[in-house]
Amino acid sequence: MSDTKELLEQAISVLKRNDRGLYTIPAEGLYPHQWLWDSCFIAIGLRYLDVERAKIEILSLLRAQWSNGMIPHIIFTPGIKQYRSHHGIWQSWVSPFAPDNISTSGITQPPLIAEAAVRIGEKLELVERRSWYRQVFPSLLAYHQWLYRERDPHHEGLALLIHPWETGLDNTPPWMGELQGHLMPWWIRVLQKTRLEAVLSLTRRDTRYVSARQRPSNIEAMALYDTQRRLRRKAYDIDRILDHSLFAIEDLVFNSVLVRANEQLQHMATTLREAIPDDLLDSMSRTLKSLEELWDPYTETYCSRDFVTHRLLKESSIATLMPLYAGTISEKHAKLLVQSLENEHIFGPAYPVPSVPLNSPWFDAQRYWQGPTWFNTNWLIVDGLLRYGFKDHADALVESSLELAQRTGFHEYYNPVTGDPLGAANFSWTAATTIDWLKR
Ligand code: 9WN
Repeated sequence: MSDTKELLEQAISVLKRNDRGLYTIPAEGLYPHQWLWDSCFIAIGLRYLDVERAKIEILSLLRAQWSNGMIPHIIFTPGIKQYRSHHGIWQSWVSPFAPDNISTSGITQPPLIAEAAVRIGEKLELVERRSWYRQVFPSLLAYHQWLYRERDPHHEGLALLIHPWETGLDNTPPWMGELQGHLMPWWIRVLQKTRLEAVLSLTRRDTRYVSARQRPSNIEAMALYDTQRRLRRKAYDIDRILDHSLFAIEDLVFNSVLVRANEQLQHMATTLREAIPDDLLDSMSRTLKSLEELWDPYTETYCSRDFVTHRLLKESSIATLMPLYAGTISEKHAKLLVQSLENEHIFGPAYPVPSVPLNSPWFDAQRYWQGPTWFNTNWLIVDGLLRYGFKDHADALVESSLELAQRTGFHEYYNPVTGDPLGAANFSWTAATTIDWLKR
């Protein structure tokens, strides 16, 4: 692939290949359903190609909204081989709030939908934009209200998450550290101690598509599924879950995305001359202040926080950079974050930005969210850098990302040191963010 025109065409063909009519799957084989934040990134790319199709991508997410307002992180595609097992693992019907005619997961993912809706709106004339916002605003309002009602029970301004999958960064170190500390069931510990965990690989489906070396370890995968089963047993009822579990985290990526999503929701309301209810406005403004409580002055990084103990989770990860995207932190903190991006021993290897800094004991250049570079997090960081006036840094990050795609195509993630491709091939959000960068 020699020039940008060709790169753009290749990216478009990845989205076409993964298009299932009403939505786009992340990748064939490994990810055959619709995922929440994937569809948001996809819609942000699609809006340049076919704005009506971009709208459909978002409306497809809303068709699965639960009656309590939650938007689930996976909406299952019926009729395919993997449908039965996924549908059986989640059993969304155990919750009275789940929709009747569609099968979904029982948790959410970073709330990027308001952002995607507004980005689509940017491509429309005012009259059409207003009618687009009118179409989605009530559902998004209900979603944000659900987020604060169910996930901010102490009115702290920060949403709590109950499963690592909700962060979108599944096996990220701060969450894996907590899982190992609190929630690892005895039988997984026994397998770990006796080094018999290899038997677990027999139960895994993901490693049929991608090398086990690049996926979460067997122990991590089992812990993720075990945590999911606990949620299902409580019918995804937040009161029952919080009554029994010490595992709830105010996640930094999720809350940084929430800050921005609130801003976009407010923008939609203003365009529509609609009022946002006072209690939601109060919660939204609390979030702005509370994000600053996640700053750790000793390490000069932002961290996620344990909901129960309020302890900051100090295992470092790419999450620390996400408040740039939130756009509400001080110039001083933004500069410190940018310094860590410039440092080749932290977040600045040849192909940034690694999902875990190079100086962390967790860093593994090939393992999923424990080192590799991902395009979606780069997209959020580029956006944040531009907001704080670091245009050269943003341009350099776009350039190194595009070089990765140019060299080997649109993969799920890449080795940040060598640039080698990892994970699934023909990955939709890698293509969609490329389109956004090329078309701007
Ligand atoms: C579980 C689809 C999703 C992404 C997540 C990524 C991965 C799923 C998985 O794939 O998670 O939700 O099977 O591991 O971590 O960010 O949305 O691309």
